[in-house]
Amino acid sequence: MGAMKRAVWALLTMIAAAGLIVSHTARADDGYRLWLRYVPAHGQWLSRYRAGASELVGADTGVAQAELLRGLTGILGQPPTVSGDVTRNGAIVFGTPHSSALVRSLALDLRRVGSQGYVIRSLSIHGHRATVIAANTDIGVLYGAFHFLRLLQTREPIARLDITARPRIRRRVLDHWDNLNGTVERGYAGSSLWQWQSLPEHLSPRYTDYARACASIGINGAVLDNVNATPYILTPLYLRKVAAIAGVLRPYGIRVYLSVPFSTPVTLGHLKSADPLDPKVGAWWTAKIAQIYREIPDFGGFLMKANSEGQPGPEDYGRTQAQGADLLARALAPHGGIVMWRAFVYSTGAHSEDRARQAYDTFKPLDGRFADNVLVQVKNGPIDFQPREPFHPLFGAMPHTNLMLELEVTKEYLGQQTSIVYLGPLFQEALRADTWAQGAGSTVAKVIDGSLYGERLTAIAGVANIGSDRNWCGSIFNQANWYVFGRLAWNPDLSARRIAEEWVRMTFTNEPRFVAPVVKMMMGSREAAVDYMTPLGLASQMAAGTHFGPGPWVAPAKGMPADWSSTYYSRADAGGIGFDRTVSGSDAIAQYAPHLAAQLANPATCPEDLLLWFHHLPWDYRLRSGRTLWDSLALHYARGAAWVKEARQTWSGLSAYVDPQRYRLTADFLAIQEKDAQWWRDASIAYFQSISHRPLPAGVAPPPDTLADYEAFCIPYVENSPAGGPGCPPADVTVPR
Ligand code: BDP
Repeated sequence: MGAMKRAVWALLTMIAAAGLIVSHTARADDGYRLWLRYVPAHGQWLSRYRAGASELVGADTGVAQAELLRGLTGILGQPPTVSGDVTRNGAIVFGTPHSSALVRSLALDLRRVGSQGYVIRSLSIHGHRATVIAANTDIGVLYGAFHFLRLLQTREPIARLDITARPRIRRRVLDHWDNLNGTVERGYAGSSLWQWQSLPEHLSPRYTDYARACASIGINGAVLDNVNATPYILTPLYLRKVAAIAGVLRPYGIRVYLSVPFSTPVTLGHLKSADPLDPKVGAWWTAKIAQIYREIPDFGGFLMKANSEGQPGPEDYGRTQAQGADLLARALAPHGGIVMWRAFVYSTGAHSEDRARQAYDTFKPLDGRFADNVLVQVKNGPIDFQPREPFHPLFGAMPHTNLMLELEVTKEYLGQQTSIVYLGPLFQEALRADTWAQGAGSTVAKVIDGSLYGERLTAIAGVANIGSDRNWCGSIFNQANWYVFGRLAWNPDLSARRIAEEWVRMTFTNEPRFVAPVVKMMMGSREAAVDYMTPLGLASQMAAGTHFGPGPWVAPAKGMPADWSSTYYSRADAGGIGFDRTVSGSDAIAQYAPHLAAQLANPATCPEDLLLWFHHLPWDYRLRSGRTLWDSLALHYARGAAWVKEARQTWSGLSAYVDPQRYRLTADFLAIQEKDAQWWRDASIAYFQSISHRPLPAGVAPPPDTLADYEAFCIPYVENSPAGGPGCPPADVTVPR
């Protein structure tokens, strides 16, 4: 090729590349479509997919056909033909043996996929190449359709498919902490998704898109209202609204559940008591539940927060948590309903017992006392959704009880709306934690999927991060946390990294120069947040109430439980830092299986990322690196803050691959996160240095302000905060200059 030709060629290549980038970025994207964007494929992929998906053959008894049509039309840039039989290469055949004679004639072995799984197989039908998506139920077909579309979206080959899939956990539920007045407890994405006032007459199209998104990742349950519940949800007025939502979610395989207060027979039923052993109370629930099932025949059941943070419960009547659960379980059983009974129980009165011990001490003695249709719902850690906690000691400790896992998808303690913190690594850590209950390999995942103790009723819940914001989750990257929750709920063995990659490809682009750095950024983000907020096993150092921003100095306030303060957890004093949970302290370690307890009890064998959770250690204690505890602590804070700076830089180099709208939002939020991380770093170092009286290690710059400045720093009305914000005086006093 001559020089002239080469130059022209280079120019043409540049123009083509620019065209590609422009076509990626030109259209603003508000994030509404989540990971279901179905944008057109290009080049060789397009011709490959067109050849592999040109004809849709199936009976439209569910919503799979609509989704396949939508997806294929978007990805192929033109709709596939829809026909009654395979007439050409590249047909996609979908259905159940019941809904489709063609699927029936293929005699696929569907025994292994149960009622929710599916097979996807490349076959030859009437001499034509075809892909078959088959299941025993319409929902199985829908899950298979979403799987197939995911392969296309992530540019996987589709010519030789042989996939058999079924979920490992039967109930995969989102818990919405939504109030009937439209606010959302710990919600950072606008107001409630449920427009209660206009229901049941008006069904927002968002309900359908919510259902599509949930079904695409296998979520099959939604608790519509806050665990801090109100009895009004059980009035006929609201039950009709609930039924209307259930009607929209049903074709997508999503059942509706409700959170209800234990005292409802008193507040709504005007009974004198809600005592679980009072026959009138039982009769009231029986009648109410019958009424619910008349409105919603496939109603899932109740989620209950009882005797926790001031909520009423069976203990008000001297009854156990199991007796309380049994009351509801008996009334729900004839209808096929279940109870998800939360173990998040701790006393808020004056008490001396370590908060981390309380749920175990309450529930462990009740093992075997819960009915078959009850699951005890246990948070991943023993305190409360901290950036890092050890797994909850109840996992593995209740072999005769159905246990389910509760994760928090909303980032209550992890920077809330704006910070990029991908929770895949946190969820994965929780699921893979080894309880040692039956020897090595007794992971939390095996406890909750029923394989360790053979339970048949299995479940997992995630506290939703979804609201009325156009992009659903308050930020684009928060969408990844909804996504990863669903994918891990379906299969707890999937890797957080692989899921991040899928999500990035579907949400943004398959361009490797974008995918690789963004996945890396996501995978590092949770550890970075741990570093700048609560390193080495510290916990609950956030500002009181709002849980946003640093508040390590927050000491027990009058009239408040001690464990709602930060100093209760850090226990920092001249002698050192950390919570002694060994036998010389609260002995919470004894709640773990003996092999593990022995490992945790010795600071030399305790995982260092949980060191201060279990031990109170001198500031000069040497870590495995040879550094002192104080130096390491300071270095962690600095490392976390530095990570955010780098992440911001990474993102700033990627604008060519993202539409301007989502690029800008993320860039702005990273700028906020950089400030927040620095604030965490500076305030924490300033506070702990005022106690340790040690110099900062080389490379860690001193905080620019004084501790008093950090303590006084005030952000009034942090997002969704009930009153004031970190450091702010209550709104009804004179605001200081
Ligand atoms: C805590 C939240 C609080 C919830 C509580 C719960 O701060 O708003 O009500 O958990 O799970 O994380 O019930």
